[in-house]
Amino acid sequence: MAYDIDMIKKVYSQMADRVNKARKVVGKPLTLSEKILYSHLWDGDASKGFTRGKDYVDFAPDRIACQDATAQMALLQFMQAGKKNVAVPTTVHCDHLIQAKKGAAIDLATANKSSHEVFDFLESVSDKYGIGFWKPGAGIIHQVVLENYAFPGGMMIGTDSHTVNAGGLGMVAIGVGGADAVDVMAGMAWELKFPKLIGVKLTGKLSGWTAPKDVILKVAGILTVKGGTGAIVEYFGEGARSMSCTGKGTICNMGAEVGATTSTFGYDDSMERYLKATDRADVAEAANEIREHLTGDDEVYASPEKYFDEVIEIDLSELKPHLNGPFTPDLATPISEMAKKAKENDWPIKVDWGLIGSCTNSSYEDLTRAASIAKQAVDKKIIAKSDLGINPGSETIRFTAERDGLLQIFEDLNATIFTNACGPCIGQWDRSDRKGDERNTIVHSFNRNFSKRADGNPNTHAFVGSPEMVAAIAISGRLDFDPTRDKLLNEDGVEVMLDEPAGIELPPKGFDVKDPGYLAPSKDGNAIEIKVAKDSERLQLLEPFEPWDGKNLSGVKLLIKAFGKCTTDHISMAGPWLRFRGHLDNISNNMLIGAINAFNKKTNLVKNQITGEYDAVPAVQRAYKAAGIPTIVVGDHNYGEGSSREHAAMEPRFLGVRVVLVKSFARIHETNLKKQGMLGITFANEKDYDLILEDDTFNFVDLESFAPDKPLNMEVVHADGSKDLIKANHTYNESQIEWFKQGSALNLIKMHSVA
Ligand code: MIC
Ligand code: SF4
Repeated sequence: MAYDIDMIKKVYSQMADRVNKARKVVGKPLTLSEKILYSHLWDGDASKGFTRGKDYVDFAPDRIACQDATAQMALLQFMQAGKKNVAVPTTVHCDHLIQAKKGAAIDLATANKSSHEVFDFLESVSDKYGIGFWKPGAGIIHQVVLENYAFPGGMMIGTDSHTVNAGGLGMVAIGVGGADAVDVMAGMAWELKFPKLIGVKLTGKLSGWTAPKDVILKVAGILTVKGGTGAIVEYFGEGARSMSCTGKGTICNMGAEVGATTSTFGYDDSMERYLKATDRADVAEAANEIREHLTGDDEVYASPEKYFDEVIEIDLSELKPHLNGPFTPDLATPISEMAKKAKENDWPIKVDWGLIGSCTNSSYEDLTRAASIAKQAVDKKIIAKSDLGINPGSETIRFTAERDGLLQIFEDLNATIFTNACGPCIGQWDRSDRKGDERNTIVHSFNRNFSKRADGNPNTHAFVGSPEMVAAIAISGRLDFDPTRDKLLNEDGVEVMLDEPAGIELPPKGFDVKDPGYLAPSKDGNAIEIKVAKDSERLQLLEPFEPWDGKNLSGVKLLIKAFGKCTTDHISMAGPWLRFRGHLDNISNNMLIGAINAFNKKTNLVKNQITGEYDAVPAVQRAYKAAGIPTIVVGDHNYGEGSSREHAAMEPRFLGVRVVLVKSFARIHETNLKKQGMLGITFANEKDYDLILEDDTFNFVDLESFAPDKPLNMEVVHADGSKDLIKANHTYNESQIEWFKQGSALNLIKMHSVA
């Protein structure tokens, strides 16, 4: 039986009525995304149609998921909100804080020791406030959610950008910062700008070496890392129906890499099969009763160009396997062209590691497809040339894969089976084969491949591919290996080829598990006391941020003008810093240390305008803070791309940065800045970015009359006394301006809780 089945039944009992009313007010057939959005309005039934990309709308999500690295800050904030219990079903998943080194058994025991303070904190807060808790080793948040909580037609938010994975089971599931989750946990509405809609029509059928991963690698190549910003990507067509539910999850998961708000698929037989296989026949039955409302209207899919803002068509029968990278997930190269492109770009050809796993590709089907390649290598006497590491997605998948002999196949190829956790995907990888910053190549089935992400080395060239392609390339040890064409030399000196992969969608003997790793919360957790040691270096209770004094900000010094890509990994690095995610002061020591200073092209070296000397970014910012000088960060396009981590907004806020002025923002980061009481604004004229010099001081002219849809003007004073007047746009609405005024959104919730 499914968790929270009563909640799901309630959603379904209202769905038909709400969808029909929405269709009436919108006045035309509806996409699936619209059906889910309009049936989750905070105000209940739809009374008017919304303008996509413009109207801010209040929603009522059905559930929330948090992972350990973001839950700490989310729950520290929730503890301040003055509530007894979370208002909607919520879960916490321990998956980010487990390092991959020797293999699951040793690594998990090490993590349980080294991070016990954080795990204990999360467990007791969950217990107190009625939150379901998934222990370390239970699995990666998004696989566990897909297996247990996701349901067609539902709406979920999660404090992780890959929450969108649940679109594989027909949800609208959206990644948010912790402060957004706190709103919903506290029983309030969740606000989102009504998204635009991109339709992706899938025709044909996948075959041979081409996998669901290649669909999203291709889409990423088309849309680029910001092409999906502000939009929901809805997939449909015979090709969509022919794919497994977990394959759909893979596609939705990596929608985060094109900046999409989320991605989704209509309810179909593959989802029904998956629900039944994961012990949720009750959800499948309930969904079957309202099947027509859990997918887009026929008219929409028949003439998509009339109903979507943009339509992309992909013929799966023609689609070729891809590898994307290095350093960005949208640099798509068909395998057949890799040899040429790698040579042209001087990418290291030798592959050191193949890594299979992460929330995007760690399903049972993924493991079977990769194992079908690994088994051939063993049978055909080929020794794998690269190291191979596997992170199963959940304990249920691991247990079942072990029972069915899949793990043994990988082990026969000398692979290391790491914990059911994020591991190398988030830099939780003690890579023993290379130290320092040597140039090298790895291939993985993860979703992100930003510089330094997996192992901290800026010269590790990471390429993203399907699990079976990763297995094949790891076996060959070469980036330019094309398994559809190239032969390999085996131990007997005979040339052999790898046959096409073969996968099994769902385990024929069913899933099985001994201990899934779940702890239900106490019925009444009121008496539970949460202890945070004063001298803890991992956890720190939060102090409210100061409200705005209502005056124009002036004398604002430039802290850094960031050059080029500045993702949340550059603003608040993960890996070794994950250990400080519950301690704002300590984690602030990583603020912007990965951003490239536009003036010297170096990382973590900026000019302190007080002394004229160069120092690390956090050190310089702490000096400004001590001197009571406000500062500004300037950036390029898609600033804050990647993670949902609100630390990237809280650290600057905590250290006294007041403004972030960029060419454009990634959605979650922009909201995170607003929530924490920062001023996140964009150049009205992009070229003004070039006017900003190293010794600049900014004076706002009209912040005192800060209002929706009204640009802000500022004077930029250069070192030689000359001035430029520049204009900035913003997207703050009335209530968001209130967050800025009060110092943060949380300050506002607290005011209401006390009242
Ligand atoms: C990621 O993949 O970057 C993470 C780590 O899962 C983040 C969340 C975090 O920073 O904790 C995400 O994607 O939101
Ligand atoms: Fe974990 Fe990687 Fe997925 Fe983020 S992308 S949730 S780090 S597995």
